[in-house]
Amino acid sequence: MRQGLAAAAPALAFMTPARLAMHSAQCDGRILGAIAFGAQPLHIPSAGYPRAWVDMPLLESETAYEVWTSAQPVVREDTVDLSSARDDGVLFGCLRIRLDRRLDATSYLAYSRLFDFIDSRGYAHLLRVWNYVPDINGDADGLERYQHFNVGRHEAFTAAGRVIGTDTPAACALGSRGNDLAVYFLAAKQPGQLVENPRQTSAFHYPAQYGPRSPTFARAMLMHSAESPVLFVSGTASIVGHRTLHAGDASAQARETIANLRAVIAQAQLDAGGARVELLMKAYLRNRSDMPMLRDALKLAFGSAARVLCLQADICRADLLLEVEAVCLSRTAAPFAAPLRQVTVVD
Ligand code: 3EB
Repeated sequence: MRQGLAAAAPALAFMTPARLAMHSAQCDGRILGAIAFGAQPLHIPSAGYPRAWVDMPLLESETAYEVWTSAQPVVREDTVDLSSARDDGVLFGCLRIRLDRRLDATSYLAYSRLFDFIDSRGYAHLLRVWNYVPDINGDADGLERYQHFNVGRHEAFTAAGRVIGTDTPAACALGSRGNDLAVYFLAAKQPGQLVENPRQTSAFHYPAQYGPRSPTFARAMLMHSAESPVLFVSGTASIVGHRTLHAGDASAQARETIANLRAVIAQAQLDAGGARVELLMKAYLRNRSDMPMLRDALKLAFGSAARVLCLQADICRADLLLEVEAVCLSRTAAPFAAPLRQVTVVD
């Protein structure tokens, strides 16, 4: 793909409710979507953009919004179960599906709906998906609920003609409260570039001990854009090869997670310590008491370039105590000029 043809990347910011009110006035008609995090349902007045609420406690404030904004006016489209907005290059969408059937059937339904929608609108390339799954570590028929989720997701990818390992987006999957499966996503007209982590087995190649169907996500996805590229880094945890390391030791898991974040960012040829890179992170902690430790470790590793939103959530493996995701914005196109190296991962 030629850079000159790429669409402008969407902008991301974390905001308080007061700031979102100002932002929506300033950016009227350009907001792609706003996702509220917090333990209280919000009474957001009907706004001109897609909104979702994830029932997940924040660790430092009551409510925060993750807000995606386009540089151009967006086109809105809402259906019964999917709310969306799109510009020339990207489509943001959110789905909330009631869990009134098994989780594998529910995730199959959600992803089939998602793929139908983006295919028919011409934004067939899924770049990033956020998955919030109630009781993610719970057991159902002898299988962890996360594994049920993976079965439905994998089957929906295949049914929609997606090639696992090629058409695999950056993602995260965390435990939420409440009864609904919440999924939101960014899809694009142009494909992104899949990035794997040389320290980790590709998740879509995890062995069967982690479930009958592998998780369908890439470690990161690079979106080329008109001004500067954006790297979507998937939820990243203390996993080396395919194994969890440092069970029971949150500080050691934080160090390993940071090593993984650095490795995947380096793989995309982005210098995370460089002044030209901005990082917006969400840090998920099983135990709130680990928050100061993780915040300090991220600050030490990534400095003032990083903005971190801390949330309390169950992580998708029972032995993981924390997980960190990131969006890396580069202010120049230069660091990405060289082609990415091919990676082969052996465990
Ligand atoms: C892992 O690396 C930890 O199922 O979509 C991270 C990112 C994890 C995405 C997903 C799961 C997912 O396997 C968990």
